[in-house]
Amino acid sequence: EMDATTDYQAGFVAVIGRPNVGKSTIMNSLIGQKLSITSPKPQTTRHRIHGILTTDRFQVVFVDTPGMHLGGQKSINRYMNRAANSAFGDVDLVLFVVEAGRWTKEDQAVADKCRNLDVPVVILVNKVDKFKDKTELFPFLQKVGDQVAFEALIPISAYTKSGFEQVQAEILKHLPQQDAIFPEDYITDRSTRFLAAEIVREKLMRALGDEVPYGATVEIEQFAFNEEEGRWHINALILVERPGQKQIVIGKKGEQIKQMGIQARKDLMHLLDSRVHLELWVKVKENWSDDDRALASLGYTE
Ligand code: GDP
Ligand code: K
Ligand code: MG
Repeated sequence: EMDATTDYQAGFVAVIGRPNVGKSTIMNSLIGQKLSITSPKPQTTRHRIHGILTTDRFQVVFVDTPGMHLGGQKSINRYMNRAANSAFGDVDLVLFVVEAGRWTKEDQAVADKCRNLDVPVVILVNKVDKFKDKTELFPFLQKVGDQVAFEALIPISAYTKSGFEQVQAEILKHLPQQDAIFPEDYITDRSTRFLAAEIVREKLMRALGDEVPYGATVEIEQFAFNEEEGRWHINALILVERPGQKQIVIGKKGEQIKQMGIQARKDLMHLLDSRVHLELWVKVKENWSDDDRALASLGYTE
């Protein structure tokens, strides 16, 4: 029950913007834990995911989203845009992320959405670490500021965390006074099994060129703690759309998939705080990304 006299603050903050501006990196950095996977490729984030930061004074529920993108007519593109759009409703604040020095049609489309919102918008101009001379950025900041009515426009770097104090202060200005929404030990709305699949998919997105990632997804087939061995047994199935993609994922003499396994296992041990036995398999499932039923069975459900 809500307590009107509480000093505690809690609420939802959506992180929106076009693909690749750094939304997931920013959320991870703000909560101090890696929950949402990141890579230099657009469409790395495919699902809406909550990252929850709880202190003794406030609880912020960040809503990370796939970037809103134009084009792409497959079921999976529609799914991602729905997930991106769903973040606009019922939040207390929107963090609109753009990339320092780069304004595209897709940024414009997000700005147009922001203009029709009742929710306050804070613009984060990310990746300012790329500019040695910050004065070079002034015309860009001016231009971005002209697009949307905003509460604050903050140049930041998710890498160096410059600007982060101001971001937190700005969030607290807009967080309602109410009790915590989630128990204090919750860090996300997603299951550990979901996070495990995402970790494997991150390694795929990072390791491979453009020819595979958008046609690949990961399904966890086994996820069980083996008491005798004192370690987790995880079997992950990498699904690709064409036989040629399967070979690329596996790589010469299996070297590619072996390296992905080593990296994924490291992150999984960190996530589960335990030893992990990981097996990766690759299978062809034609057209999964444009098949609503296949998508739903692979966890692409809202
Ligand atoms: P998203 O698609 O908006 O979620 O973007 P990601 O968080 O996946 O990041 C996209 C790429 O930008 C990744 O390669 C990140 O490492 C990189 N990136 C994110 N934040 C920064 C930053 O502050 N500075 C620089 N130079 N790169 C960043
Ligand atoms: K990305
Ligand atoms: Mg992302």
